[in-house]
Amino acid sequence: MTDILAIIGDGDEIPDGPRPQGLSDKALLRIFSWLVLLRTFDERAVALQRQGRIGTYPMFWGEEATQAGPLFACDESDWLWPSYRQSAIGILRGLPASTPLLYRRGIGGAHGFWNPRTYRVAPICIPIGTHLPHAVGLAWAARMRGESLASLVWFGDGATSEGDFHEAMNFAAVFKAPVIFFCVNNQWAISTPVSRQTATETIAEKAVAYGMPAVRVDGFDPLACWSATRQALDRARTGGGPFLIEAYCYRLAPHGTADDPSRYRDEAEARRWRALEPVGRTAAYLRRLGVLDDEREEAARLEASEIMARAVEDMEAVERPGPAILFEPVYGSAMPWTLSEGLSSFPAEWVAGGA
Ligand SMILES: Cc1ncc(C[n+]2csc(CCOP(=O)(O)OP(=O)(O)O)c2C)c(N)n1
Ligand SMILES: [Mg+2]
Repeated sequence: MTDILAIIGDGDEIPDGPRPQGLSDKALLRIFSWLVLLRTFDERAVALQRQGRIGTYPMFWGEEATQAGPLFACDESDWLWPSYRQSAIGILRGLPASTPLLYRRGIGGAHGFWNPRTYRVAPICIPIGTHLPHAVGLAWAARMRGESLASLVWFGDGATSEGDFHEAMNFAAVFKAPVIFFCVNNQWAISTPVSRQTATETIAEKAVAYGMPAVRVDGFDPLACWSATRQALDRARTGGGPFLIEAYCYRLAPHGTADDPSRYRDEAEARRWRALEPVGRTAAYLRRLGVLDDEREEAARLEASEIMARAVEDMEAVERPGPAILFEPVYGSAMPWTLSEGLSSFPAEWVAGGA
């Protein structure tokens, strides 16, 4: 299980594999435009955090292929279960890009930050691995109701040390729940290397113990991620049960905007992995295929820039709530006097919002 499925070569020593069946030129360009949009979102979000316009942000730089690839294999009816590392995934399903930015400003609405039913995108999960049993439960319920949908759930290498991972894998396999367990093995859980996370050589091999198939793919290759997910979904939809995909890659960036990886790892190693990052690598591959040219690449970049410029404007047009938002949704009109009194001692402009 140590083999790694890859389709896109490095344009040098690693040759390209055969072009995957079932992906037209248009489809390939769409996947590329998704990669570019995700990259643009990520870069803008880091800049916004640095400028103090949004809060702490866990960037996904280099992990775009693990998001665009599997999502492209899904149907609209499938449910997506992001961790904090896939916080912008909804924008590929029609969620306004301002919404995940507003999440980083702590501003939501009646349904949280978005209504999960509208986009079939579950809320972003911050506690490690707790969304895995939820993804299984929803998929199992759908199976019992005869609905043809699957859950695609993302999590990291670190999450495989959580009980939730093992419980979800076991339950899904026993009850043949249509779930794609998509593990982004970026080899780091903040400062913990994957070698301190597990004694197995791969994450994929853990599936054997649960009676579930698994595959290891190049996590910097959107087409390998797509192909594995496609195969897993076909199986899940015909009652075959769950599948584990290990997307092997490397966390090219810090864990988040509050992290300094030079304190715990050799950054020269990260620089070596950068040569395989997915956006430039996919662009080069599509040019080798004759599918992408300067004009099309420029168009994808321009479209992404425009989407993000609008998103930033829309985000900043929403008035920031004051501190009362911490209490009002909980207590409604029955706010304890201690809190009302405490709030009234805040400067007026804080309470009214804006600060
Ligand atoms: C239950 C729980 N324990 C600890 C944390 C603190 N924490 C936040 S991110 C993280 C690392 C997770 O690493 P991994 O699963 O590999 O995902 P990655 O950050 O690499 O995407 C930890 C331990 C948490 N959010 N939830
Ligand atoms: Mg990790």
